[in-house]
Amino acid sequence: MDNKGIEIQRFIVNEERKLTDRRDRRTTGNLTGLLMDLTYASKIISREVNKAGLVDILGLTGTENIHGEEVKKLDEFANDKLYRAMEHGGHLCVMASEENDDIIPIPKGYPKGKYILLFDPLDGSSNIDANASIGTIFSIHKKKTDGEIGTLEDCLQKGSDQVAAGYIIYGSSTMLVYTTGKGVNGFTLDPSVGEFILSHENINTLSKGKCYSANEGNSAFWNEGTRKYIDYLKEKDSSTGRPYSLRYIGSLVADFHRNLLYGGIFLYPADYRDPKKPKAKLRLLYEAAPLAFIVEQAGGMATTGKENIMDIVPTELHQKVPLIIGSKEDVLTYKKFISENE
Ligand code: AHM
Ligand code: MG
Repeated sequence: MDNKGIEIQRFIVNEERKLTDRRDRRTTGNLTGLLMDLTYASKIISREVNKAGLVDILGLTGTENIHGEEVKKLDEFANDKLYRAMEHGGHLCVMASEENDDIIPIPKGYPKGKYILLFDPLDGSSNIDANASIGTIFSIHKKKTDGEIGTLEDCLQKGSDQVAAGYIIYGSSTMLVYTTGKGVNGFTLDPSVGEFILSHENINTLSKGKCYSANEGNSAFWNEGTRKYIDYLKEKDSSTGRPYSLRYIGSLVADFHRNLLYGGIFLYPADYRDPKKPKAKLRLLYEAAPLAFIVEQAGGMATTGKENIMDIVPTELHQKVPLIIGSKEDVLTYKKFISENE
């Protein structure tokens, strides 16, 4: 069947039918409704992001989130929109957001479903005022505990247990990219009809890229393996495509999306300012694991340097991990530098 140009709803329903036909029950049923609710919320967020410069919605709220960062109004708007769009659908038993300290229960009186939604409502928010691309990231798991109410334990599942993951990038156009474990597909929002249209079918990332993305201003605080790897990328050797170009927006979804389409490696390694307490920045559940699922489905790889991101069993909701993600050969070379410089 030629899918080119079909809208997301038809695509999701077709995919569900294929799964049912194959009697693969892993992601059938409510997942379609859940994804549709998500696309609705993302259209509303996209509308607000696009008019952010026109209305008085930009600026700080003056409060801090649990990571000690200033919360912007648009973050709160996106967080609230997602929650409101998802709470009543009957598909979810619990949610968790980067912007909330604790798990978010489904209110009493609403039907409960078997899925768990974890999300970063507006990633890269420090870029909002500069009109750079920002994004929403989501991860979906299936309930594993008994009973109707979702618990913290249901949220703390490893990446390889995800049933779906995706992101919405609010850039020169708005795009939704997602996987249910059967490849990665991208949809571009056509504002004239208000629908996401299949524009990037079955995305495969290059096995080796030509660019790296990292906040190199932090390099003094990286481990030796990471520093040596970046030095290696900057050396001249045309037989291995070096030197690589540096491309860093500082907005994870935007950096990840570019590398997914063009090939490349994104690195946010641990910071060893305090050698006894290395600190990571990116969150396992809302950022690293969903993007790892997508990149693996596109043929790439995601690691902390030592562990595959998809294998990490979370111990807390807001756990942070080093994230090195992108083209497979590049990530493997990085891992080699880490193991040789321990
Ligand atoms: P956020 O979730 O508060 O927006 O922070 C995450 C962002 C990522 O989008 C980006 O990759 C990273 O922080 C950039 O960090 P830095 O400014 O240290 O380079
Ligand atoms: Mg974030």
